Parts: sequence; C-alpha cells; structure tokens
Amino acid sequence: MMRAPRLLPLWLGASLLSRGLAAQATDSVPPERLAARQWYRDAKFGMFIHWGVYSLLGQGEWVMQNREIPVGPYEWLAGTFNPIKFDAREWVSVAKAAGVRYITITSRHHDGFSMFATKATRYNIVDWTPFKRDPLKELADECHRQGLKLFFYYSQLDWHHPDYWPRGGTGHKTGRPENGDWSRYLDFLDSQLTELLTNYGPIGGIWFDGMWDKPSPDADWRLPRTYALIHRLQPAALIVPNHHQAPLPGEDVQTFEQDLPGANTAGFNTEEIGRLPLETSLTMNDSWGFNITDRRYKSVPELIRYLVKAAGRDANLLLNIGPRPDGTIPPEAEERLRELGRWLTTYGGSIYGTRRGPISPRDWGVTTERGDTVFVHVLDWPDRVLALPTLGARVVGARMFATGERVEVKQSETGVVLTLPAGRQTSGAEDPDRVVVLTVEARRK
Ligand code: H79
Repeated sequence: MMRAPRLLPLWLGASLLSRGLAAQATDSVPPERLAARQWYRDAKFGMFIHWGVYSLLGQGEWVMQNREIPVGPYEWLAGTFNPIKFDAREWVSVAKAAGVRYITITSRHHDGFSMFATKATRYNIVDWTPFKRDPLKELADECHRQGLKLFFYYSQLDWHHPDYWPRGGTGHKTGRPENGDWSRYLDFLDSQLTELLTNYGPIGGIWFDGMWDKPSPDADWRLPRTYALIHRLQPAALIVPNHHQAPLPGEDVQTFEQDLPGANTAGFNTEEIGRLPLETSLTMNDSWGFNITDRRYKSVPELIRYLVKAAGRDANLLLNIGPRPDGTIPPEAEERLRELGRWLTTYGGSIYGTRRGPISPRDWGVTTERGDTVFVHVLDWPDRVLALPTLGARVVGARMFATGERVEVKQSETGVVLTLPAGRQTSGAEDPDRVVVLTVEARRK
C-alpha cells in the first residue's frame, strides 16, 4: 500500500518523457479510427500513384527543383496538361487485378499544382488546364464502385505558393518574392484538406509529405490544429505522415520511404519503430513520377519478396507507379502489377489479414500468421531442410501452401525442423516464395 504513491509519479514522469508512446496510446482514439487501423493492418498491399504536371517532362516529380524551373514557365507548362486518355475505371481495374486494397494518389505534390477541383487557388487541373475535369473525383467514385479505399497524398512543402515563407531546404530557385505569410499558407492547406475530406465521399486518409523541408520545432506546422480538422471531418480517416520521424500525436501509421521498417538504407528514415500500423513505400523503378528513361524496373520476384518481407515485419507495401502525361500507365508497370495479382490469387491467404509471425525476420525469409496458422515464407534458402527456433506451440500439421504437399516435421524443445518436398529445392525466379503452412496448437497470446 505504501508503494502506490511513489509508483504513480514515476509512471506519469515516464509517460510524459516518452512522447512517442503517448502518441500511440489508444485511449483517445475513437472506435472508427481504431477499426480503420485494423482494416489497414489487414490490407497489406496498396498502389501509390505519382501523377501531375511534372509527368509531362518525364524526369520525375522533382523536375521543377532539379532543373531550377521558375514559377512562370512551370505555370505555362501546367496550362498544357491534358491527359485525354485518363480513365479512372481502367486505373482501378488494374489496381484490382494487382490485388491491392487501397490507392494513394498525389492530390498536390511539391510543385504546388492541385490535381483536384479547389476553390483555394486557380492553380488546379479544373481551372488551369484544357482538361477541365477532376481526376480525383472520377477516381474516388470508381474506387467506391470497385471497393477500394482511396488515400490522398498531400504535400505540405510547396515550391509555387508565395506564402511558403520562410523557405526551407528546397524551392529557392523558383523566382518567388522573398517574403510571405506563413499562417496564411497554413490556412490554405487547411482549406484544401477540408475540400479533400468533404467532396470525395469517405476516404481512407491523408498521406502527408514534405514536412521534412522545414523540420519542426523550427517551423510551426500547426499539426494539432490540422489533424483535429481532419479527424472532425472524417473520424475514420487515417493520418499517414512521411516526416521520417517517430510518430506524433494524432497520427495513425508509421511509413518508411524506400525501406523496410527499421532498415534505413535510404539514409533519411528513422530506425525507431513504434506500435502503430506500418507501411513501406516503394518505387517500382527508381522514380516516383513518370521518368521516360528510367528502365530500372524491379523484377516480379523482387517485388513479391518485398511484399512478403514487409508482411513479415507487420508492414503494408505501398507500391508506386508513375502514369504518363496522357493518363496511361506504363506497360512495364502494368505487367508487373498484373503478375503480382496473379501471385496473390494463389498466395494471398498467406498475406492478407495476417500479422507478423512468431519468428522474427531471418536471412532465409519471414513468418506471418493468422489465428493458429503460421505461414513460413522461405524466400532465400537453397536446401530442402530448414531449422526453425521454437514457435512457442506444438506444430500439429505442415503442408505446402500452394499444392498441399506434406512437409515433414521434427520437433523438440529447442525448435522445429522442416523438410520440404523434393523438386522445390530453391526459392528462385519460378518460385520466389516457398510457403509452408503450419498449424499449431492453440496458443495464448
Ligand atoms: O513523393 C515522393 C518524393 O518526391 C518525396 N517522397 C516520395 C514519396 C521525396 N522527396 N524527397 N525524398 C522523398 C527524399 C528525401 C530526402 C530528404 Fe532531404 C533528405 C529529405 C530531407 C533529407 C534532401 C535534403 C532533400 C531535402 C533535403
């Protein structure tokens, strides 16, 4: 009884210190959003779309910055954007064939051009271009028809808006006046977010990018106010911030750009993994926006393995495509998406709706699980025989996922030895993931 008063302040102190944990506590998150997070964890696979004025130049979405294009010439370029072959039904059909459960599309990238109908600026696809249509509206309606969730990528960084001032790390060569009103800029963001959360029906959430251009606390991004606005307008919408830091209050997903969670090969991701749902965003070649000379496409087996490795780390894979300025999807990208979908038609049961399994990622592969079923994904292992550490429960059945062939199991106190059927010695291009299904005795969790 005497200990309680001393423990309480200690616990309070610790929770105040650990902002990350406080940010991820579930007590203040309403049930709609908790349910949306669970849906998101189950979804596992999304399609990222980078598409905008920059697509016209075929040099990626950073072309304005990289080639130091001033605002004036870029505005002229924007006036020529006319993607006459854009067909929302076609895009969503490709996404469905790929087996993704959601689409995340650029509503406005760093170039500051709005790809949707907005009253906050004339610099948008409806008012500024001969196209005059709102592709995000067409896409939202089609996603609702075909049962996919739609998320909006939204850039907090802006290379065009005069009030993006003081400037951050980029956007210095666009010829804007050296002054501006930061709070007016943030009002502009909030008014556009209000439109995105009001005019497109229920959306999956907002994927924020570019805050790293002006890191807080030097810059006040008014996040609490903006996040509260989003949560008020759509209580089930998730906030997915790509600020490369540990999660902040109000956020729902921790996303890792071009990296599996915790693996900071890109050089700008945090290695701190929190308790929120996780996501890895990945380019299919080396570019986000359409790049006409980038032929470094990842192979289908590579992409399958990325999806599987993400699932084994509890993360979704958000796989990017950069459609062309006429509105068509590059054939190299479409082919790969369809192949992934074919693979998922067979193996989706070992991915969708799973969580990372009882064995943490290994050099040979990963595990996922659903209920009392553990999926052993043998990605990179030359032998038929594979030794696993103990799963914490007795294995009562083992077979190959795709064929149902029996897998021999020997178990002891220290682990489980599997012998895979003959004829499938290596996980190669033909068979990028040898999936073994283990049924285990009910475990306590
Ligand atoms: O939309 C795609 C990219 O355009 C955008 N995010 C993806 C999803 C992106 N822009 N830059 N990056 C990703 C890489 C980030 C590089 C950074 Fe830096 C390193 C940000 C901060 C340090 C270099 C220095 C670029 C800005 C400052």
